Amino acid sequence: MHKIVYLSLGSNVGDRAANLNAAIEELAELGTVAAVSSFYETEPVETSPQPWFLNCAVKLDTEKMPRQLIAAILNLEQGMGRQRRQQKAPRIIDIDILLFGSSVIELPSLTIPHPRMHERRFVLEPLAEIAPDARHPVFKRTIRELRDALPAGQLVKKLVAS
Ligand code: PH2
Ligand code: MG
Repeated sequence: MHKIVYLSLGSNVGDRAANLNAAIEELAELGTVAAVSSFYETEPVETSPQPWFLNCAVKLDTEKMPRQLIAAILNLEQGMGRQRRQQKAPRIIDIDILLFGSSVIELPSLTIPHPRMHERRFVLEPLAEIAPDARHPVFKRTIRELRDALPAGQLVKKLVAS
């Protein structure tokens, strides 16, 4: 049974675009990468002062089950050299599962939809580019509606393809 999964990718250490591209290439081993948003330069949210992020959203068509997918993602992050010493420290790569089909999942180590996605412009702006009409299964709002309802603030700038 294949499922459509939406992911948020972020990097704010090293060559951020190369890090996102490397992660996207590795995600292709976990399913079919069906869409990738533009890359967005984004102001750090809820963190200590740290460099701006590059964020994007990815649509993955996968046969994996949620727990298998999160395990594979953690493995991918580690393989790219991510260290988890401190929460919300600057990172080479961070990959979050936003939506998993229309599933609602609450496990100790995994909550889907991502519990803060609806309040984050760095998530919703890229996601609205590739999935404006996808529906949040808890709030029953589309991604476009959630994005349009965000309060002002949280700077995000779409990078023009070079
Ligand atoms: N990730 C966080 C916390 N804050 N801010 C931006 N702009 N982009 C992120 O990817 C990000 C963040 C926790 O994972
Ligand atoms: Mg994150």
